[in-house]
Amino acid sequence: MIETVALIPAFDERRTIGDVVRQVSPFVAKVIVIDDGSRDGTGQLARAAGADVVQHATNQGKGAALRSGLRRALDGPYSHVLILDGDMQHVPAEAGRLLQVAQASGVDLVVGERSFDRRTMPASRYYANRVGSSALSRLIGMDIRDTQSGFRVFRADLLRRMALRATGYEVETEMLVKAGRLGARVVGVPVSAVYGTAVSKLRPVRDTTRTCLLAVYYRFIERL
Ligand SMILES: Nc1nc2c(ncn2[C@@H]2O[C@H](COP(=O)(O)OP(=O)(O)O)[C@@H](O)[C@H]2O)c(=O)[nH]1
Ligand SMILES: [Mg+2]
Repeated sequence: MIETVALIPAFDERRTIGDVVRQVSPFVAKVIVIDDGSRDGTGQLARAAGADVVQHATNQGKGAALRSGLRRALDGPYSHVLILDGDMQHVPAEAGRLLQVAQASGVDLVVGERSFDRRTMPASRYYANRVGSSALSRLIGMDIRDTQSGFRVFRADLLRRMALRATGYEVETEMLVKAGRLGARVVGVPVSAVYGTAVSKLRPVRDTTRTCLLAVYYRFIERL
């Protein structure tokens, strides 16, 4: 049996955080929400829904939040770490499938892959995701169709071997590049993409450029 802790980075997600925590709880042994300096009561709502909360006094970014959460999570007796967003863009109950695959296959990393549909997505997001995922897959030598997905299951031992530095959204990329360098075995599992009413805090040009540059840095320049 695998024993899983869920990590949810959240910045001002008052509308959704309670439901995300409650809906993912049946699948994991513990839920940790990293409240990254929210001003809207996200931390209290997460606690009320049953999560442990790691509190940042100020907003430090998704990468910084995940690293804080990992320090807490990797102290515990867990074999796997599930990561998902706090804005309900992932369907929490689909964690069950990701975890089943992690258990049955024994791989180091399961990536929840959204299927990209040109008809229902804004053009910029569609091309950024398609082109970005195929370029990054080639760079790291793993075939991943959705490299920017934040819905993933890692073996805790893989994360323990990874020195992460990202502060912002480039953390998703950094984790894949470093997993590739560590020789991780990865599989993708289809998941739903919910575009509902969530408002992204990602700034497309700035954050995408930063991620591309840092991907090259993590792959070729930085030594583990
Ligand atoms: N901790 C933390 N989480 C963040 C920050 N920015 C975004 N997030 C969380 O990361 C997840 C994805 O962010 P979002 O802005 O929706 O990005 P997108 O869905 O990739 O466009 C959500 O759960 C956010 O609350 C941040 O500065 N700090
Ligand atoms: Mg989002």
